[in-house]
Amino acid sequence: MSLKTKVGIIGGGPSGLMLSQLLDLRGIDNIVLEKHSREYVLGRIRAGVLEHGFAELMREAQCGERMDAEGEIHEGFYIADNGKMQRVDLAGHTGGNSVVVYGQTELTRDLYDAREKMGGNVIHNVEDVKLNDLKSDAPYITYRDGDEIIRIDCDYVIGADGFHGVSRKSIPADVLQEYEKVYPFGWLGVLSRTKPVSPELVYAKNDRGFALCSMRSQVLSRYYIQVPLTDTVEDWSDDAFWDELKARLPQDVADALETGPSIEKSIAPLRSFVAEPMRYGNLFLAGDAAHIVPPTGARGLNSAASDIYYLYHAMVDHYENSDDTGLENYSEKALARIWKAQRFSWWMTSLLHTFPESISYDSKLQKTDMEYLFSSEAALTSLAENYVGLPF
Ligand code: FAS
Ligand code: PHB
Repeated sequence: MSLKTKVGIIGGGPSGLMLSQLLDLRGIDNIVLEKHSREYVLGRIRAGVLEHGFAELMREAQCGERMDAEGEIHEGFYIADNGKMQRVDLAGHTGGNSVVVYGQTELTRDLYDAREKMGGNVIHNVEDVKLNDLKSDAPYITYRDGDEIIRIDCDYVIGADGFHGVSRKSIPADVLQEYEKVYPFGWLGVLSRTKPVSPELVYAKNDRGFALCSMRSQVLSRYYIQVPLTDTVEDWSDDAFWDELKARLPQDVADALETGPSIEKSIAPLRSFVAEPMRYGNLFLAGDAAHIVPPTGARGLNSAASDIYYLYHAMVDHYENSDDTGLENYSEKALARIWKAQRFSWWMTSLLHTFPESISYDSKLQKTDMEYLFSSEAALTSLAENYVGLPF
C-alpha cells in the first residue's frame, strides 16, 4: 500500500507531535509515524520545566489550555551550596520572564489529544522504518505493518525520532559530524505522590553529590540525586534514596521533606551530544534526534522547541510563499541556538556536580565559579536569561 503527504514526520514524541499540530493548523498535510503505542510514549517520565518559548508554542498550537490551567509559573529557583541556600531571581534578571513547571508527559498527552481532535494522522507501532531517496525531490518512507510494507511519498521527511531513532543514522557517515561528551555519573530520579519540599526548584551542590528537588504539581514531586554510572535502580530502596537526598539538602529543607513510596524510579546517564548538519537533502532532524544535553539546565525538551519553531515557519514560507530561505538556513540557525543550550547545560552540570576524578585545581575553580555567580549581577543575569530560554 502507498500513501502520499507533504511532510512525513518520524517520531511521535513532543517534537514530532508539535510540528504535526502546527502544520495541520496551517493546512499542511502530514503523517506522524511512531514506533510505540500512545500509552508507551505517555508512560515515559522526562522533562518538567518549559521555557517561555515552548509555552508560547503550545498556545500557538492550540494545546496550551491545560498547561495554563494546571502548570505553575516559576519566577525563580534556589541553588544550595553545601547547605547555603541562595535564590536565583529569574524574573528580576530577565525583565519579568519566567518558566512553566508542567510535565512533559502531560504536554505530550495534550498534543496527542489535539492531534486526535483534529483528525491528525498519527500511526503507532510502526516497524522497520526506512528513509529513501532523501537527496531527490521525491523522498519516501517505508515501514512494516505486520507482513505489509507501506510506502509514504512526501516532499520532506522530519527526523523527530529521538537519540536512538533511525533518521540521524540515515545520513551518510562521511556527511555527518557528531560531537559528544559523556559525564562520569547519572541521575537517579524518583516520582512520588508527596507535597513538593519547596515552592520553587532547589538545585543542591553537595560534597556527597548533586541533588534536585522539583515537582509536577502540588501533590506530585520529582527528585533526583547524582549516582555513579555503575549504580542500578535495584541498588536504591526508597528509604536509601530519601536518606541520601536528605543528606545532600540544607538541614531545614531536609527536615521539611515529605517522603513516600516511589511511583517511578529510573537512572538516566548524562551526555552532551550534537549532530551536524541537521539537514541532509530533504531530511530535517529535530529534537533529540540531533542533540542531547544533561538535564541540569532543563534545556532538553526546550531545545527541541526552537527546532520545531524554525521548521514550522520554514515549511509555511515554502508552501504559502514559495520562499525556501527558512529551509536553506534551518540547520545553521537551529545549531546556533542548540550550541548555546549545550554550553549552558555543560556549565550548570560542571558547576553543581561532584566529579569523582576531579583534580584539586578544578575543585577550586568550581568553588570560585559559585562564589563569582552570587557576587555578580552580570553572572546571575547570564544564568537567568539562559534558563528562561534565549530568543528563538
Ligand atoms: P523523544 O525521544 O521524546 O521522542 C522520539 C519518539 O520517536 C519516541 O516516541 C520514539 O518512540 C520514536 N521513535 C524512535 N525511533 C523510531 C523509529 N525508528 N520509528 C518511529 N518512531 C521512532 N529534558 C528536560 O528538559 N528536562 C529533563 O528533566 C529531562 N529528563 C530526561 C530524562 C530521560 C530519561 C530522557 C531520555 C530524556 C530527558 N529529557 C529531559 C530530554 C527529553 O525531554 C527530550 O528532550 C525530549 O523527549 C525530546 O523530544 P523528542 O525530540 O520528541 O524526542
Ligand atoms: C524535572 O522536573 O524533571 C527537572 C527539572 C529541572 C531540571 C531537570 C529536571 O533541570
